Amino acid sequence: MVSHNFCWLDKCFSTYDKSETIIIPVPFETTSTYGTGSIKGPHAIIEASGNMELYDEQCAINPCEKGIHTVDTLNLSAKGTEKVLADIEKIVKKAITSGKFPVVLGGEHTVSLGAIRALKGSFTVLSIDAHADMRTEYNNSKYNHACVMRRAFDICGHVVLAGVRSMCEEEKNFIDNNNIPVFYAKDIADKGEWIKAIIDSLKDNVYISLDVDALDPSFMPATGTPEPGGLSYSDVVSLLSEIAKSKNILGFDIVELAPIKHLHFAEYTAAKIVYKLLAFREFHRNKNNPRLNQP
Ligand SMILES: [Mn+2]
Repeated sequence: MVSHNFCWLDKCFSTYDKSETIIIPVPFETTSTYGTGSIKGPHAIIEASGNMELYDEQCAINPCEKGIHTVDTLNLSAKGTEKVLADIEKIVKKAITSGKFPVVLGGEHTVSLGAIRALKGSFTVLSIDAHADMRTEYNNSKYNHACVMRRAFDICGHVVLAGVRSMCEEEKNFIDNNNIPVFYAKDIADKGEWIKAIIDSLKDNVYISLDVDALDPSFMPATGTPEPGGLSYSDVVSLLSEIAKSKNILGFDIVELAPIKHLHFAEYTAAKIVYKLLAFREFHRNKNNPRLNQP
């Protein structure tokens, strides 16, 4: 289905062995409860990514020079959720073992669990999302997208939620009883020290899961369960920059993009966020960069 690779790179910048970043497209969607279409998300992001400038003017580098390999889109036909998550886990594990940076393109939010299961040691899952996604189960499924961070909590025991503006009472009680740090969208909108507060809540190793509905619908209308009152593109990019500066990011996913025909700025925004993260990781790793303190 995917005819290009991420950023539409030539072979010299996109072989598996030479690439630092591994893009994993997972067009998986089975439990959507409102709008649908995230099955088309990975393809749309990859198509949009070919239209970006590959020079990052903020960091003054070309992140693609470190290599970005896009694995073949997973064949999801007739596979159950468990099998799909196992496939993702295997690909992410291989990438990490080879010292590479895995980026999963969803698909519905459930796909994050495949990547999170591949991680070892002590780490935080940072969920940037309008929703808490902390239900025990939903629609008779513990793998419903509305439960993904509850499952992540089961796996690693340390989840931080940012951009939240929608939850049920069960979720609120679970969050309170387990001291889960929540940074509400309202607190972010009120500005102040919200980025520092989030950074301080994270362990040194962090996996970042970005549900595009964390963004305000005015920036990101193309998603199944939009919520007003969300983050701006600049909020998200500034947060990612600071995390890249001070933490070790184990992996990243961007999920729940459900493209809307003729509204291609949405998938472009998603592609740009991915590429910005790659730029920040590279920039902050290079201690000799004279502009180290700028982004
Ligand atoms: Mn969400």
